[in-house]
Amino acid sequence: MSDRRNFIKATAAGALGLATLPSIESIAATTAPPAPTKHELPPLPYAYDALEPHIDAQTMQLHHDKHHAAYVAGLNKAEEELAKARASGDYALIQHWSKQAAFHGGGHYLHSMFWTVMAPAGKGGGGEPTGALMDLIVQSFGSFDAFKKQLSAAAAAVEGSGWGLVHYRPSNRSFIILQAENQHKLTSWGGTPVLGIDVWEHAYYLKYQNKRADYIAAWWNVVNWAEVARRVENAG
Ligand code: MN3
Repeated sequence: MSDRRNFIKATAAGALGLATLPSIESIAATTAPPAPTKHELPPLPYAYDALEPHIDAQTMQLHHDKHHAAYVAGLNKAEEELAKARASGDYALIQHWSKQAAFHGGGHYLHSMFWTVMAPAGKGGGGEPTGALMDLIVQSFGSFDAFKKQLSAAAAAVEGSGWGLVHYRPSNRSFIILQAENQHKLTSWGGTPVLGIDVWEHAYYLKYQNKRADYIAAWWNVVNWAEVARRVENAG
């Protein structure tokens, strides 16, 4: 063991009032996480046409199989290029690949959530939340109706392509509604998105054309509140 490691071990043991600590080698051997793998496109949790008539099958197929798949590929590519940069020490394109990682990583994360926070209308989708989730919504926004109006307004007013997002903040057990431009801009840290509506044109244009508000109104019929509640629980 190096002098430096002995020093760290002795200092940590002293600070904790412990006579001995497990060696760094034994901690590494027992707690090292598995190496990261490539990101993969998660399967849709229902059929392409399951959200009809609110969201059409063709949109779902293109959105999942083409758009989301492209974000997964883009994120893997960005991470490969960042690994190459680390290996070579050449960071000339660090700004480009960092932006790519944020854009595609945001897309992959948000779409992975988006599919699961929807369910067929009347079969897990739509209606109103119950229990602790409803209580938290009322505490954060005053009423479910006020929450619904604010999320609809935020989504409708996203400049260009983006999302209306509900973040849960474990620090004070509250929700905040935010917009995201593209997949990642205008967000804030310290919260976890637990519900989001994609308002990129590809999410609704085939069926709703320029009528984003009509798509947003229809989307409420397929919100999977049980999944939102599960995400809030895991975030806390
Ligand atoms: Mn999308």
